[in-house]
Amino acid sequence: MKLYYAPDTCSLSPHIVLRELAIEFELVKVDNRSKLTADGRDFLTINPKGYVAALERDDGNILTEGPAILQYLADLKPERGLAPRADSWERVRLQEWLNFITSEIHAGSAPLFNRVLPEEVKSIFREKLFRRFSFLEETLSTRAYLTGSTFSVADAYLFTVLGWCKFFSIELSPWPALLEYRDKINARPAVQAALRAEAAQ
Ligand SMILES: N[C@@H](CCC(=O)N[C@@H](CS)C(=O)NCC(=O)O)C(=O)O
Repeated sequence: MKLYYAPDTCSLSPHIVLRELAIEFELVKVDNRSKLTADGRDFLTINPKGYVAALERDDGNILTEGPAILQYLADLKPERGLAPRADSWERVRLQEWLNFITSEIHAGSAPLFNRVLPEEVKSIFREKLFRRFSFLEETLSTRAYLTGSTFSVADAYLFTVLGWCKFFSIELSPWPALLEYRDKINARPAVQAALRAEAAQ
């Protein structure tokens, strides 16, 4: 299995999950500007959409879109409990979280990376993001992880996108439960190993 990734991006979440599940994999770095892989291939031939993450199975099949990759990986080792069973109501709840993270937090943060967007426009997106953080704060004040008492793939994803706050000079201190949650996930050995591996390449 190969994971195509770029440092400081959403591909950190499947990277964390691969390590949480102790699945053997190869990391292939992608230059998001040149669209070249570290081994010199045109990334557009791997994912024509031109973005990470992309997961290549040993049979050559390539899967893209973070929420799909995360669920595919979790289902490879259901006994590790990173996603509820595929035919359960709890799984629907997980999908609800993954969709919230991808559309509201991940996509909601994207305008803040934009170098040409005026500050007044960015502040509209920042305020919207803060409303989502307040919703997360309420949830995480009553439970340890998004889906309940155990870590799931949704937590790997939320941790990843919360990590972008440092690029926007957003402090999480107004949302103490969210801050504590981020620090708790940051301390997981698989998370530390993924961060170290990305920094080393
Ligand atoms: N819908 C995709 C979005 C992936 C995405 O936004 N990837 C970003 C990094 S976080 C990227 O590689 N952007 C480069 C580009 O679009 O050129 C998913 O959820 O996986």
